[in-house]
Amino acid sequence: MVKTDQFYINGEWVKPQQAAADFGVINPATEQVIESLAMGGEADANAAVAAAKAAFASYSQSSVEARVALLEKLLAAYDRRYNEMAELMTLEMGAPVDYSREVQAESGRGHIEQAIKELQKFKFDTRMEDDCTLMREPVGVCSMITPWNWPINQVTIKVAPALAAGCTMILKPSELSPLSALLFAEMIDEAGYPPGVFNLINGDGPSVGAPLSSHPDVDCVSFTGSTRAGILIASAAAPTVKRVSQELGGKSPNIILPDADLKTAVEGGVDFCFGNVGQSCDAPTRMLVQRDQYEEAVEIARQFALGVSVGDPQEHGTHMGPVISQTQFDKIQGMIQTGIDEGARLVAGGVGKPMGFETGYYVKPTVFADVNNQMSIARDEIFGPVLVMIPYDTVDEAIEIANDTVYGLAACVSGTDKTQLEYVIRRLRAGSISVNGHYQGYVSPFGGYKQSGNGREGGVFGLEEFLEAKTVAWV
Ligand code: TXE
Repeated sequence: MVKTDQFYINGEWVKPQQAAADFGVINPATEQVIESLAMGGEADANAAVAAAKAAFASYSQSSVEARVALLEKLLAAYDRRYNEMAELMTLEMGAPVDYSREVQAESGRGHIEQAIKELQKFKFDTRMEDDCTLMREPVGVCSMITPWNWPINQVTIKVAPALAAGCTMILKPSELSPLSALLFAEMIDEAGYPPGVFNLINGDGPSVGAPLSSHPDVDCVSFTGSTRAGILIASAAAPTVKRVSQELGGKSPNIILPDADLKTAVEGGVDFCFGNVGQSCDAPTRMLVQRDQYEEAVEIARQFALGVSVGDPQEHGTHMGPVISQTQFDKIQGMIQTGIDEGARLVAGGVGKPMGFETGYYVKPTVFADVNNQMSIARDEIFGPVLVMIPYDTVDEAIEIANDTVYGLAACVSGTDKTQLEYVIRRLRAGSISVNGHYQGYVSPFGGYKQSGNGREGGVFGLEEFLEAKTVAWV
């Protein structure tokens, strides 16, 4: 098991400096505390920042070859302990074992591998048209604050490109899912990174996340989580004018055009919406169907939802595990009740746990029909397996409904006619559009328009988030 009573600072495992009460890490399938997590405070944050600052001078000047070699060692360490990583995520956030291994753990690996590829081909120095030299340099000391829904994916999508760029960093993973991050710190240690390049401390948002956001020696904060916390982090960072990149919430639309293969599009849309028990920021939670096809689509979605099995995450096979916590369970139940109270038609699922699941934070796969876009269930991020289906009359109305949200992270569109697909794609205000399916990869940028955040992660865009631009004019 990982060292839940210690932090990784300056290349060593150390006890917290401040005696905050431990946090019980809960297995959401059993509701049992599985580990007692030491929680830090401002003194620990300061120690980690000091270590990262001291390490920056040397690591920022290291050669590309040296950074590639270290990332390759990190990837090898990841591969050696890949199964452990998957098992820890099943324990801490309830991802079914197969999903944990094939999707969650794989995504962590993918970002490290991609960072190596980007680093090998990136041009750090470029001659400009005016004979100036453009130098791309590491932004500095970075704070990284991550959530629990894709625990290792969200860690590596930040840490790997930052290491590639030559930055040093402090990671504060979610207190709900710290085990995979602690294992990752062991991998960093195995890879042989110089002390202080990567530091990890645990704690909650106000005690550790806030000082990591406001610290004057931190040059950049990279955050993934709720829009609520994102606003607090940006406010805390503002007085020191540091770079802040944020990947926040979503309420992604899924427009099914009249010439789409209805069954394939609806089933694929429900499946994507329920993936990771709906705990993905890009989940297409609002399905938009043309009125003539609406009832048929609702029936397809209903049948699909009824066929989704809920199950123990320790068991093999395709099924949905629990959501992360009692808090999230209660929030989702409250939203389902709100949907009913606001007059939406419940066609599958509903309030309460699925039959046979008294223990564990299990939620019924839920579908609402007759939803209008002003209802709370169409506006607020639910972060559970809840799909809302909205009818539209014209394609322009569908686009208007799709864009009528404060979010803009992702969208889906299905159809056959390329011209019409392109018409829709060009008008959707979202950072990623999946056409006739669901794209997931490591190369293209991921991030949001509007209140879904700013900045982009993934591939070369993720690397550039951690780089400054320096102009050198030889006059
Ligand atoms: O997130 P928080 P929560 C959304 C989703 C979910 C809701 C609440 O809608 O229902 O957020 O989840 C740290 N300063 N997403 O409450 O609080 C916190 O310790 C600095 C979408 O769990 O945002 C953790 O490490 N840090 C999302 C991280 O922020 C602070 C993924 C995320 O926790 C802080 C997760 C503060 N003041 C939830 N307050 C996505 N975009 O994928 C909290 N934190």
